[in-house]
Amino acid sequence: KVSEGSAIVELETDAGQGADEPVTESVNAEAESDSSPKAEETQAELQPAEPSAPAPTSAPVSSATVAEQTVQVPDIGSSEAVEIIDVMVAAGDVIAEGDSLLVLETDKATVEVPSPLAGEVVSLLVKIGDKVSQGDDIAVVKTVAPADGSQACTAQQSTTESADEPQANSAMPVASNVAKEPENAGSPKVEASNDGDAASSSAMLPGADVYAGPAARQLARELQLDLRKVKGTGPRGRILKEDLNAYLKNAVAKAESGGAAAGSGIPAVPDIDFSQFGETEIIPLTKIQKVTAANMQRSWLNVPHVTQFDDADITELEAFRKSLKTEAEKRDTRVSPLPFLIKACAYALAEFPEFNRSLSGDGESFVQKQYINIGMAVDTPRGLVVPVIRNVPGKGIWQLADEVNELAAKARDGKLTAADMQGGCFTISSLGAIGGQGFTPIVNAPEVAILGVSKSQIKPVWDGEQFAPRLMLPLSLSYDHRVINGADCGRFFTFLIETLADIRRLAL
Ligand code: CAO
Repeated sequence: KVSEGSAIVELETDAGQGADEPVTESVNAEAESDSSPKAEETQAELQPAEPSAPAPTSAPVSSATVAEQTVQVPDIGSSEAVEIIDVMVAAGDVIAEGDSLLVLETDKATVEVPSPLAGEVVSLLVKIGDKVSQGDDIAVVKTVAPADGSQACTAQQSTTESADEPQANSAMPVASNVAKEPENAGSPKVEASNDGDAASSSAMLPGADVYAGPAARQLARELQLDLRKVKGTGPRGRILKEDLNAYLKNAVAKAESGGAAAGSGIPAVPDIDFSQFGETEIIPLTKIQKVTAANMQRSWLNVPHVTQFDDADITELEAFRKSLKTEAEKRDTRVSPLPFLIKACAYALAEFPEFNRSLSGDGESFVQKQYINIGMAVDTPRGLVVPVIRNVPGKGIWQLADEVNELAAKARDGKLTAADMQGGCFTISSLGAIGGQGFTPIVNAPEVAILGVSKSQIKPVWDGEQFAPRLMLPLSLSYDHRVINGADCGRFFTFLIETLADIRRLAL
């Protein structure tokens, strides 16, 4: 199904190229009876190429003709003269059919006037500020076309028809003989409108309400880009082909890094030039930061997050941990609260296997893992990484403490391998050594839950008879609500907190 303005066929012509090449110059010389030796020589060479003789394939020049045509203002939908606000070509420019010549501003819209011809601009007959109306001369264009090609016939015809019918717009005969882009050479393009009438003439064309040239419009159609999203860097904000390329490059980069919600339909955050407000510096993201950004965005957009908060009483745990200090020194290690948290989480995962699942890609099934590996977020100068401690239930606190220290050191030295960061079932993100009362960690998908650990504090806790000072550890548990229900989370969280409050349970 087609309607007005639908593209029907694309034709590749060589008429425009001919005008660029030296051969054009020679032919022009012949037509203008130039007496230069070069022209005479060329003319002499052309003599055998009589119309009846077959055109030599090696000398296309012999089959070319030249015509100068005056391009006029086509029907712009206004009976009154309108002002020229931009002239986009100059004498000597080689233009392709459909290239914009002028921009006119009516009281309703901005109108671009495309060239109906390919060729060289011999002279411009207007300037910015002039007022023109339909039929006024814009420019003289020298066209070159091979006599044996349809293009030549078209050019000749259009010249003849223009001469015979002064009222006929020079744009129209050419437009009627040459296949065109829907919105270009045959009729002017309405760029912007405050008025329903003018808008309706461009309503069929995506991006018709932006200021862009025909080449950019064609490229936008080919790439299926919405011109309204592209920032023009040409004169008066005109969108150039380069702008489309830059837009595309940027979009691809964003999609690859996950920086934009590419394809999600979510509007991108506006790209603001902050230098207009003060001095700025561009700092490229590290590889880790790019990967983290992509992962975070992917998880945030895919996973319906819920975060539950609670405090664990770690008074006894801390007392026990501190009691290990001398022994830890002998073993040349140090034990922070983290190995205990890792061990307790593994214990809870074994008790509540729904936290040790992933959703299959098609959303049709759960993948239940029979192993328990736990990732720990590590802050490094290059960005956040999550090495994984494997087979946690099979390891004691000393071994877990060693692995935490080794993996953290490897992470900070940038020595983690890809394998070190794979296979996690659940992640712990501890900001306890840094501070804060609570935060909402983002699930490290396709895992389904993550534990956020904040800084422990002595708090007054009611023991049934009085307030007692207890060391309370703020925890936040974020989970994927597609896989875990609130009640599941409540049970898991309560079990974890009870375990941390009395770590003798880990031996049960
Ligand atoms: N409350 C109070 N103190 C805590 C604590 C907590 N929750 N957790 C750790 N500490 C203490 C430790 O006990 C240690 O003190 P001592 O030497 O007196 O025992 C001190 O803080 C430093 O601990 P640490 O940071 O060296 O060790 P860790 O095992 O707790 O943490 C690691 C290791 C790698 C997780 C941590 O260094 C790190 O990188 N954390 C940042 C993680 C992160 O960025 N998460 C955010 C991800 S989302 O953006």
